[in-house]
Parts: sequence; structure tokens; C-alpha cells
Amino acid sequence: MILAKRYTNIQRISLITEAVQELDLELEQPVRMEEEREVELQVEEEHEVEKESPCLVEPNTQGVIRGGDLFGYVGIEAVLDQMKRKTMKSAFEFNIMVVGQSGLGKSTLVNTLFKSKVSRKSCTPNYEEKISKTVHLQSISHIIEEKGVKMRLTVIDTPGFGDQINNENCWEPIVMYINEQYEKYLKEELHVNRKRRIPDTRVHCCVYFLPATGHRLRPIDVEFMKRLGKIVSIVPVIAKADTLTMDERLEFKQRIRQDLQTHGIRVYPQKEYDEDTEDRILNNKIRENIPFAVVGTDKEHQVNGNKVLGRKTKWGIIEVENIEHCEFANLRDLLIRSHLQDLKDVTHYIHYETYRVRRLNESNISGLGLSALSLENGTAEKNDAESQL
Ligand SMILES: Nc1nc2c(ncn2[C@@H]2O[C@H](COP(=O)(O)OP(=O)(O)OP(=O)(O)O)[C@@H](O)[C@H]2O)c(=O)[nH]1
Ligand SMILES: [Mg+2]
Repeated sequence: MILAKRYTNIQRISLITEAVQELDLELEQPVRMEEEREVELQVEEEHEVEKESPCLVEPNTQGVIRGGDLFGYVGIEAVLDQMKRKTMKSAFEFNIMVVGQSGLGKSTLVNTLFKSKVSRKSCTPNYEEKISKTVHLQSISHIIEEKGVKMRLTVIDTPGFGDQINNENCWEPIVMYINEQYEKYLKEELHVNRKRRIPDTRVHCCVYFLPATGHRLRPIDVEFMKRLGKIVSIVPVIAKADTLTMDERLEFKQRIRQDLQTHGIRVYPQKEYDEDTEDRILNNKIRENIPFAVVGTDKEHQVNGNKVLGRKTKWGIIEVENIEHCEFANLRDLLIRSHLQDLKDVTHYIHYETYRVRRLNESNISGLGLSALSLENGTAEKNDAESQL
């Protein structure tokens, strides 16, 4: 993703900027430029930053003027501080959905996520009551704040499927919900008086739960994921991984990866969206390791004097956030620490864009125009979304 790539560059440049700002700003500019370069090289070395490929120059751009060629300090780098200040003013939204067969631990994992290192310090979730069967699609949000940066994390819990004798079309309510959020966003965008910041309820990631059967993907999971993969970023996980031995887990994971490929199911991170070698190396590691085998809990236990999230069994405590025990930490880090911005970018530039183009084409063909159809009252009409399924 182009933006995701920029984001990585921004992170790098901000490291350089921070280092540069610590230097005496009173220095003569040419001396400062030289020092800047030195610091740049040092930071690049320290962080093993790969040498950047030269910037792409637009056909009618007269080449690139780099820091050393400028007559004086222009201050372009200050834009990073400006961006940071703006970002910190309001909470950014991140929306995760959990989907899968009934009883696989989806609601438990939602609690695990909120009680884990994602939010342990920042909020005290109120989930002490026993988790009951989820019968309606429901969303739970928390504002999580770290070093002044606020994130509004929303987890959308869905009722499990598979309880009915006939599970045909059991994906429909979920597909409909995802499309409805795109529709809401589209309508906000098309308003004559647009909001400065459109509330973003679009699903940025769908964690899909697979039962730890140790066999292959079941037809229902294939059908479900095929449909979802076209409209949202899916991250598959093996639920209740504590029921598998290490060998079974490895074998099962391998089999699932084969099946995903055989059935052409698109899961996140997709190869097509890798921007460069750096992305490819990072994402290949993830692709080789999915689906993450996770264990969920909402209980804390004492282990060596520390409180840990875990499942107490007759044989000991399975620590949810311990990577020796399960891969919950890998999932949490992928969602929050390493790929959050990319997930948002893929949602906006790929999934939402596909939806938007299709909707606008449809309204052009019908000759009514999307705005004339339903923007009068500014609400998303259910039928519009349903027509996309
Ligand atoms: N062994 C084991 N049990 C788990 C795990 N996660 C949840 N459970 C248990 O599985 C049962 C169902 O958990 P839920 O979180 O309600 O499952 P769900 O997928 O939300 O179920 P529905 O709401 O019916 O779709 C509960 O008794 C949990 O304690 C896990 O990782 N391992
Ligand atoms: Mg549930």
C-alpha cells in the first residue's frame, strides 16, 4: 500500500527528526546539514534501515532537490510534528470483528483482547459476569490511550453459526453488516455538507475462528471465508488451541494454509498489496505462520508472583500472552502493533473503494443517482446494502 509505505517512512524520518532536534538548533545551517546527514546515517545504521530506492519523479517534475543542495533550512520536516499534533487531538478508530462457529471462544477472545496488554493499563473492562452465548451482533468499544495517542478500539462480536440444521446463507447477516458500514460511509462522503471527519464504523479486520479439529477446512468455513475475503481483510485463527499438541498444531496450520490456497481464499496480508521488499519479508513471515493458534480467557492467575491472563487446568496454567504457550500475542501484535495502519489503509483503498465504485456505477446505470436515491434523509437504507450481497 502506498500510504502504508509512507507511514513506515514517516516513522523512520521521525526517528531521524527526533535525533536531529536534540542537536543545537543554533548551529550554522551548512554545518547543521552535514550533521543531519551524519545523524541520518547513524540512525539508519542503528535501525538497520535499508537504503531507500530513489523517489519516483513525476514526468513534469524537475528532479529532486535534496537537503544538501538547498541554500538553507526550509523546515519541511516540521510537517511530521504538525501531523503528529493533529493525530493526537482526536481518537482514531479501529474496528475488529470476530466471526466463526458457535462456542469457539469468540466472545472470550474479545475479553482477552481488552484485558490483555492492549488495554490493561488504560481501562478497567467491566466483563466480570460469565460470558453467555451471543445471540445478536453487538459492538463493544474502549478508548485506549498511550502516550497521548488515543485509539477507539471497537470489537464487533457476532453470534456463532452452525447451530441450525440448515446453515445455508448463514454468512448473510455478517456480509450485510460489513456492507452497511461501507454504505454509511459512502453516504456521508456524498453529502453536500460533508463532516470534517466522517465517523468510521467500517470493519478494518475480521478475525475468523476455525475449530481445532486437526483435519482440513470444512466446507462451511470455505464458503464463509470466500465471501468475506472479497469485502474485508480476514485474519484466520485456530480457536481453543490448547486442545492441540504442538505437532498437531503445526500439521493443522500447514494443512489450512494449503486449503486456503487451493480454494483461492484471500486472507490478510495479501501478497498483491506488498509494496516493496521490506513489506514482503515482514509479511512472508506472517503468511508462513498463519493461522495463529490462539487461546482465550477472561481470568487472571498468579504465576511467579505476577498476575497473568490464563486458563487453569489440572496440569498447570496456560498463559495466554506467553508465546511459548500459544499465539495470542502474535495476533494482538499483528492487529495493533505492526499492521493497524495497513489494515485501515487496505479497508479504505481496496475494500471500500471496490464497494464505492460498484455502487456509483450501479446508480449511474439506474440513472437515479445515489444521492437522489437515499441521501435526502442522510440515513443508510438497508435495501441498498442488501442489493450488494
Ligand atoms: N479450552 C478452551 N476453552 C475456551 C477457550 N476460549 C473460550 N473457551 C470456552 O468456550 C466456551 C464458549 O466460549 P464463548 O466465548 O462464549 O464462545 P463464542 O464463540 O462466543 O460462542 P457463541 O456466542 O455461541 O458464538 C466457554 O465455556 C469458554 O470458557 C479456549 O481458548 N480454550
Ligand atoms: Mg459469543
